[in-house]
Amino acid sequence: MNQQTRIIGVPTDYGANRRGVDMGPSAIRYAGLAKQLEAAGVIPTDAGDLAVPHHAIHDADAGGENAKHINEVEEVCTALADAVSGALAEGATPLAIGGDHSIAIGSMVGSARDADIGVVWFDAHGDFNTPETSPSGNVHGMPLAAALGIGDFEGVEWANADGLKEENVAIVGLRDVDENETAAIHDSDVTAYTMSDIDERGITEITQEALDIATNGTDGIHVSLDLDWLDPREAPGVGTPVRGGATYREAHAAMELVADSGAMRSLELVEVNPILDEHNETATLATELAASAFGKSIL
Ligand code: HAR
Ligand code: MN
Ligand code: MN
Ligand code: MN
Repeated sequence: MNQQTRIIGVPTDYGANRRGVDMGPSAIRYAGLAKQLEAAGVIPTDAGDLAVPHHAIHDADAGGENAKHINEVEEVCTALADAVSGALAEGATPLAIGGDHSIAIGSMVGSARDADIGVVWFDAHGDFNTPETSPSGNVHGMPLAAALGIGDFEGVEWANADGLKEENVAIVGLRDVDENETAAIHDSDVTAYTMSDIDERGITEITQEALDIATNGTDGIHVSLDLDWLDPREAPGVGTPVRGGATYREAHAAMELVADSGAMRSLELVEVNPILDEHNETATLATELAASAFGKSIL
């Protein structure tokens, strides 16, 4: 029987500093996500988009300097957590398409509801801020700290992923980390690999190590793919591009190793911003990388 995957659209930009990433789900579907998944040999169903509260007047109602739009983020993530755990309960692999990276809180909470999970986090950024440490107040810079219950997020029920431990989290591709985040990552049991680590040891070795960390003693892994992990030449359509990212081939190689692990229980594609994109190429790349993560092979 072929693996079922359930596409869950999460058209939100409440966690980001730039508008437009809420159009990501449309762009990713339009780029041919379902076809790519079929080519990978999985059977996609599309659950449509989750309801996201309307922006009345942007930032007039931001609800707190330290964690902007936190109430909206909570509402969206709570719905996503239910959708993710619901898909898993029915035997389908959830594929959340964002939306900004704040949605990862919902993905991880849902994926870890009835299981012990690990996480591999492909990103230029650490996403390890808390409301207290964040320089921007944007929640898309906080999802890992939130799910792990760090700082202000300790005991925040909607945000904590119960079945996730720090020692099963690996971040891959860092190149833009705030000072406070560096300290928090060092203080934690999370493993983080920078782009320099990839330069020195190669994408295969680093990704394999990250997968070993995430699968060690867990029931499966959540894979979080922030498109700004890639170099902006490959993925220009993101809100916070940083030079010196993963190449096209490195990204595919990493996703192919994810597929080979056989451990992926949930996936998300985030931070695609169609307004900043060129001919939908970042959205298209997202669909291709999803296919590789689900095991698409050439021969
Ligand atoms: N570290 C910065 C902040 O907290 C930037 C966060 C960047 N945005 C993302 N996340 N796309 O990966 O504001
Ligand atoms: Mn607003
Ligand atoms: Mn991110
Ligand atoms: Mn990022």
